[in-house]
Amino acid sequence: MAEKTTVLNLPEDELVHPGNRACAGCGLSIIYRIGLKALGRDTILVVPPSCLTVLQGLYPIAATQLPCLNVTFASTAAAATGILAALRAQKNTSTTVAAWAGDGGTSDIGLQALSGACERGENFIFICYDNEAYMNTGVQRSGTTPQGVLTTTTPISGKKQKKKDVPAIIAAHGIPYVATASAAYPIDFYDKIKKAKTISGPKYIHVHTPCPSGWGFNPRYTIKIGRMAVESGLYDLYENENGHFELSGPSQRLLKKDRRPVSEYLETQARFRGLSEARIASIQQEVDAKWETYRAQPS
Ligand SMILES: Cc1ncc(C[n+]2csc(CCOP(=O)(O)OP(=O)(O)O)c2C)c(N)n1
Ligand code: SF4
Ligand SMILES: [Mg+2]
Repeated sequence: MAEKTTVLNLPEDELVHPGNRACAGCGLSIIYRIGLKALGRDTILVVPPSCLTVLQGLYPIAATQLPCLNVTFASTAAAATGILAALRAQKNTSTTVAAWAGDGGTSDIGLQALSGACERGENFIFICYDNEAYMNTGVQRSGTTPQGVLTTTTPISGKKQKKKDVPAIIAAHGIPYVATASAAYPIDFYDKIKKAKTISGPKYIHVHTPCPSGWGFNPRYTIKIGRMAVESGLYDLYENENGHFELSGPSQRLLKKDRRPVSEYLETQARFRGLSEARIASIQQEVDAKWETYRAQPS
């Protein structure tokens, strides 16, 4: 049986230098450090404009030790496809190609290139870190911003539309591996990347990534707030492997124990302060209904 991953047996090799330009408490800097440990040195990264390009910085003071192609917003998956073609021409079958894009660069701009790459069956890993808005340019709403959230483009009554379910859209392409993860559960994220590396074809991992600056909370609570999103059943951790859906540990456990009220999560962040009591009650009802369908599924 494979050894269980813990913080004690993660690779010691650090592929992200300390002292990068992310804000204090940034969820992205946690998953980027852990995620690169899982990907390993034999990896080429593809990154569109986002907080990650800022975190990384520019040569010669880049925070990342791996080769990285910074590409235009819409072209992440297309650029990854080009790198794969170049590696094939070199008869290189070992190097991992991994795209890291924000929710704006995945769910809105960039979705067509990602859809095309999934449909073609490109052998890459696409990681979407979802901080639920266009953070790098000043907190504009994106396709994955939840309904009711205050952003600089939805400043009065919050976003009107619901959060776009990007993992479900990508799963509908019939690719071999789709998973969700959270920056608050970095070991689970690490294990999912390790698994994705063993699978041929497109792999998609969507990571809920708390952002103190854009969500309006004290940077010391990044992990706590990420966990509350999962423990309230609002954001679920799962794997979909060749169409087989399975809740992952922290979410699986919620089938047998009480979930936190969603209000506990919502009241931790300034971005939700426009929500009325009635709206919070209806979010709770939606979450309860979703979990009834999980419970009704054969295990
Ligand atoms: C075609 C194009 N439109 C807009 C921009 C400006 N821009 C740069 S980063 C960014 C926000 C990216 O948001 P997201 O993908 O969610 O990543 P985050 O900043 O939240 O990490 C925008 C709008 C751009 N670089 N290119
Ligand atoms: S704005 Fe948010 S995602 Fe961007 S660097 Fe700061 S904390 Fe991280
Ligand atoms: Mg974003």
